Amino acid sequence: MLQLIENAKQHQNRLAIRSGSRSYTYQELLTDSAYVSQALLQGRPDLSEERIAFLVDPSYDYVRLQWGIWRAGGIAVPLCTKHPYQSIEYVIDDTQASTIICSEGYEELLSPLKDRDIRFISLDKLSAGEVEALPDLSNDRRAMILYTSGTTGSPKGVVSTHANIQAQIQSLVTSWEWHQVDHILNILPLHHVHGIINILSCALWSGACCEFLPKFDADKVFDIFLGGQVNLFMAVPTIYYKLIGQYDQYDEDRQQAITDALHNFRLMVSGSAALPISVLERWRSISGGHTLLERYGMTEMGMAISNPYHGERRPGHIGQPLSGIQIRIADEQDQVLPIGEKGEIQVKGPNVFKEYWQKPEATKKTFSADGWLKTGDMAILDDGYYRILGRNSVDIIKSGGYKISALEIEEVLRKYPNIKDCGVVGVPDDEWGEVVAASLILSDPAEEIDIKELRSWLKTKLPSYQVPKRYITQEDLPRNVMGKVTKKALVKIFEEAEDKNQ
Ligand code: MLC
Ligand code: AMP
Repeated sequence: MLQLIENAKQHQNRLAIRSGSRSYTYQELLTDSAYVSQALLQGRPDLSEERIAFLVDPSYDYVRLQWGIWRAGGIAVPLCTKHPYQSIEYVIDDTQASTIICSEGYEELLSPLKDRDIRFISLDKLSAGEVEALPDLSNDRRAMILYTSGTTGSPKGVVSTHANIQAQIQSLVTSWEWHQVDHILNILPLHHVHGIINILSCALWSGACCEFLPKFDADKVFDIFLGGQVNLFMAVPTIYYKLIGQYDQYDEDRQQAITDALHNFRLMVSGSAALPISVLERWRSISGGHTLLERYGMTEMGMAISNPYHGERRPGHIGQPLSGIQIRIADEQDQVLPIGEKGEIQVKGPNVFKEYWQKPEATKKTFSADGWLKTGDMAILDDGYYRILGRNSVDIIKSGGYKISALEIEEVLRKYPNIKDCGVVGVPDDEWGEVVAASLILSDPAEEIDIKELRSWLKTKLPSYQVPKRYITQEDLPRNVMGKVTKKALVKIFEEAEDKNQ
């Protein structure tokens, strides 16, 4: 029995989703998702964990598909709307998806898949029909695969069961006191936990309303805030930074109206990357006194540590373990360190994912021998609040809230004509947290590379947020750029270099 669906039955006449110019009740969502289930099942009793990939903008359609897949016993594989074909094909191949569903706008992009032995469903062809009994599902069934980049190899599919997802939702609903009268604006992509779990699923679990703005636009966000219905907001630090920039451009009257509207919010949360104290402080003044609640999470576990809903929210800190979740700080041998010493955050609890899809070795490596998830994030417990100190791998970049693997980008760059070698790093940046930067060694240094052309080529291979924004070409790189120390040297070079390419 899926508790999320059972909860919805208690709220049938309440508003579940606002999307486009329409609103949808929980009853409509229950009915429409059951139609999706039937269309997927085609008379079979259960999808038995078939992978169903879907590519639609954040919208009511996304939700009815997600619920329809779950209710039919399938594994939901949401695809990224910003990915080029190659990245999507990787996910389809890796999950061995049986079916792909997409809205009209993405049909052309996905058309090469039509030649394959895969069921291709256009969203507008999913019609209402007779609803027969849906399977009775146990919570330990696999529910969702989300792709995440690591320090080795290609992106890995993070498999979460329904029980994992429920635990992730429940700890947030309890800690942040979600209630059916809540109304949240969702401007995040729906192929990562921040948008899927923290916003969409927590709202629907609680009988609250989730409103979509499919593409982030700071001006439109403020218009919606001024409408007076939204009382909750969650975003990555880059978005708060962009909102502040937009706010600064308004005249005093609009600024005052926004401040008044924000003042009435119940809660505003930041996460997915470190929140700069300057952003927290500026937002406090813009919002008429709200201290952003910063929390910490990861695709493999949902949220794990959070500043308190009641009580002191300490700038520069991520807070304390969420209810039901155990945290320890450990050394490289997975030995627990004394309080106050710097080490890796390790996590245990029902929220922690099941496995990387068909990668038993990678799964094993990400857990300690005694079963703790090794996050790769370094932290200390500082006067009762955890504080992140960085990552233990220089090859993981966080930009705009997205986790990016330097190694994956390097692999693509090396395929470009005249690039002999390269080193990709994240360079600290006020707006993006880090920006992706590439240092190139040319096979023939006399033959220059046109960076504009290179960027256009990269955009066909990588999503835009992974395409390096800064470049230097040089005769030599700090030796052994794959190593920790020399990549740090490369970051310094970028920090000091005048950017000639922007
Ligand atoms: C885009 N651009 C970037 C960039 N991304 N520049 C530098 N660094 C980046 N990372 C540039 C583009 O090249 C383009 O410029 C311009 O910005 C607009 O591109 P866009 O794609 O339209 O950007 P935009 O929609 O404004 O995206 C910004 C954003 C987005 C902040 C809204 O990055 C976003 O939605 N981030 C959230 C990701 C997220 O949900 N993460 C959670 C992961 S879960 P040009 O010149 O090329 O036109 C997780 C666990 C947890 O982390 O704890 O939550
Ligand atoms: P992802 O794999 O995309 O889910 O990203 C998870 C990573 O985001 C974590 O391992 C952290 O490195 C980072 N992260 C999430 N929240 C925070 C935060 N509040 N402060 C710093 N880093 C964070």
